[in-house]
Amino acid sequence: MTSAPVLLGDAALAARAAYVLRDNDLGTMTAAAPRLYPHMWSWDAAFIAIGLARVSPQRAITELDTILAAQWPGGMIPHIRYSPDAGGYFPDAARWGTAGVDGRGPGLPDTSGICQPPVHAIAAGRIVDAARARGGAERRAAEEFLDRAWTPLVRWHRWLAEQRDPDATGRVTIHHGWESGTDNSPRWDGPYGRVEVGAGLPPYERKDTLVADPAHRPTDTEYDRYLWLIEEMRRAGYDQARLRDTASFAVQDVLTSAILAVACDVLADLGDGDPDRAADVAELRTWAARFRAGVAGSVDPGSGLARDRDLRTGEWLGTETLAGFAPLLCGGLDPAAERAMLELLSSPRWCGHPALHAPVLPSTSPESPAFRAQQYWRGPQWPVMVWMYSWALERRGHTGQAAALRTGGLDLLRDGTFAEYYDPLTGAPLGSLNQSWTAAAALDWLSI
Ligand code: 9WN
Repeated sequence: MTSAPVLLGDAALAARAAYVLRDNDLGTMTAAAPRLYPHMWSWDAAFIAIGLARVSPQRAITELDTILAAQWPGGMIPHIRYSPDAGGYFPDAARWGTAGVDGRGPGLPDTSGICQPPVHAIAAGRIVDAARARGGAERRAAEEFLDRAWTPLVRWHRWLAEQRDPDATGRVTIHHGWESGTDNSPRWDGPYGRVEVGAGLPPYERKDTLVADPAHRPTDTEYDRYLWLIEEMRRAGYDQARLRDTASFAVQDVLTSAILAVACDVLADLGDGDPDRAADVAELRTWAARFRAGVAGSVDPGSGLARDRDLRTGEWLGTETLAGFAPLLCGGLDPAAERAMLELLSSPRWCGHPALHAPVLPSTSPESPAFRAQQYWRGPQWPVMVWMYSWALERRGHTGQAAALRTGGLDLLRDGTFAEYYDPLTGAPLGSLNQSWTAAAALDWLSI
């Protein structure tokens, strides 16, 4: 008989979360997780910095400096910055073949060749806020950081706006499910189903299934497609114009688009009032408005949810996943539509589902035929995503709903495992334990 876990109170939970981040600290970067993800991931680094800002703004700054230093000359922030001291993850740097592409000269850090959602400016804002509240040397360090991070962050957003939305639709195109951060979400089942693994896929061996339960991870068929898309990009030299025409996977991602819109808002707010930044601020405001409109314009009047769009077929993708609530991150709906979306969020289709262990957003609605309680992005609750929605709702004045997500999210974490994701029906921890961004979410929630 297994005994029930001891549930931690706030102080013990915060202390343990800080230990997790310290244990995963590799010096100037934090491993996303101790065994499964031993390198730095782009949006993980941003969320980790948000948690670190509560214990050490200086260490949070270092985290962002490290990921920004991996920025490609064209402006893209790559989805993985490899630690030279860690192995054990596949695909490794060699598989991507990114040396020399996009004008990358020798001496640059090893990286992957795709991107992830742009949470970094949001993290910069949280660091500056925390450091300004502390004052003194920490405040000065944060202002200096903002000075040096400003241009890289603007260039990153510009790259997304220009290279991934050249027709100004207000939605960012991605060429790999990994770029969405929600790898095997059923959002992508249609587009992935149309990816044909071509000739000459170099052989490979998965490493993720050696350290995590294979039943919960993406399948081998899914992995073949992931690797084939990398192969396509590598053969195209990561040339964005070529990928727009030829990549098998080209999908407008509504969640990334919403994150970009709100990240542009945050960055513009940070730059306001500085005449040297006025032109950048104006551009950021334009992008924020464009992506906000693109996200709002994707809402399906039937389901009430925002949708992705497959550019290869023109089809809207309406599977009920957490991405459907993207307008709540960035705004853009009229007040009645926003109220309706908030009601849907707490309805029995979502957070109010009677079978949920904790009343927080699952990655897929339990009412959807695509729902799988234990399979990665197909149903489990991801605390970091719950954090993102709670942060955005708080920021946008929906304090009651934000507090409900925070309380429910913390309840999920009180077993102290800091799992990557949780079974929404039982609350059982799944995937990697001691996942850095889960600990970071706890630290931020507990510092209010
Ligand atoms: C592929 C590190 C990353 C997260 C992603 C999550 C998972 C990688 C994987 O882990 O993706 O990038 O190997 O499954 O889906 O969101 O950034 O935590």
